[in-house]
Amino acid sequence: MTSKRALWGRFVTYLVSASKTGRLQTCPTTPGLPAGGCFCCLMLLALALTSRRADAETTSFARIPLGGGEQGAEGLTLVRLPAVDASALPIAGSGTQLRFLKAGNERRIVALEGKRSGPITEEMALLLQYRLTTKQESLPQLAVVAMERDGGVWYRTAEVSPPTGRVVDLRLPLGRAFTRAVFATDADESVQWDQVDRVWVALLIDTPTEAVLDLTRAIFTDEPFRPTSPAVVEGDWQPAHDPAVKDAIAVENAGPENQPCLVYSFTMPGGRHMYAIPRASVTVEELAGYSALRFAYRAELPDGINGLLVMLLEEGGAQYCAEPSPPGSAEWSTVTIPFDRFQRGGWSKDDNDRLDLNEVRHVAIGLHGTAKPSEASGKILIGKVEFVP
Ligand SMILES: [Ca+2]
Ligand SMILES: [Ca+2]
Repeated sequence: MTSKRALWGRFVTYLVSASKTGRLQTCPTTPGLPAGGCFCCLMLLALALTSRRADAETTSFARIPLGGGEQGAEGLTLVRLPAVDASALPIAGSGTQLRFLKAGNERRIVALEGKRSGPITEEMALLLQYRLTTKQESLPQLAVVAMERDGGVWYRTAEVSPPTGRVVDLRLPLGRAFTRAVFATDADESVQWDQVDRVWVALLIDTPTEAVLDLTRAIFTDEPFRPTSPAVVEGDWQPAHDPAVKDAIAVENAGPENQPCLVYSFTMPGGRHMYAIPRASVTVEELAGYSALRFAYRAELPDGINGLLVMLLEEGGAQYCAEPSPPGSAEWSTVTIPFDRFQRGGWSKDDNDRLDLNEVRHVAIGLHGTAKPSEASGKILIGKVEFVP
């Protein structure tokens, strides 16, 4: 009888051979026979099943419906609020229809309410699918309102983009941008999702409006965001520099193909360390779903400054710098910097000592270092700045 040790030996040899050839053709315990139901083959089967189960575990995500039905949009109830004539009707097998007429010019709200049916966390997002149909040019805003047990009320809004009458899929992350309602009565400083027991999908209406909202999905999920297109940084650029630096920021049609670009000019004393780093707000949500920062630039840098200082800045102020830094370039050049090339600046502190992409609030592109000329000057032109999937 073959000893266990010998069997394991053959099994390991078999795995090595299989890994080299990429095939599992013959039985390791009975050489010459095709792979079958022996011990080793069962082991392989168990390994395969285990890894498949692990795969399944990593790809199954929470789905917490707000209402009934598979898409969580059935059976939502109309919230009775003043000055809006509204009704809610079931859409057979798929959701809830909200019809409303609002005559006055003051801001009003109309809402469908669902009850939380499972644990919701700030790492989740609410997936909505809707169709708003109206003849009005001025469109209402969509709002999600979270009602807490302790009197907390939090909301965030989203634009309804024209044309109306088309089905829109909308993903609203829960971890950012919820605003406290003025009539909230709790003491918390941010939304506490474990206290939320009711959620409204609402419309904020500012003008006289008659419209129909078909809501066909309302699901909370922790499935990560997977963007399919780049997100452009559209924030205003603001200077940040050593007091001894003189600089100017302008937008000129000097980009590739005469596109608008940012023109940052500076002069600084040489011989000592200086910094000059314009920064723009990052409003992109769920940045962790992207993989890199990409931007087009031209840069004339003074002698002694070997590259650009490119940084991602967390909300708490921690500064992460691209390493190595992109070099100066007399021609337009596009650089793509994967997020794993950003390292914490030695001068910067971070409690958890890691770049939290969803906490990034600014991107900065500038320079630092010691210029050689006593009066150093230069210019950085920045074209499109975007985060790429
Ligand atoms: Ca609360
Ligand atoms: Ca951090």
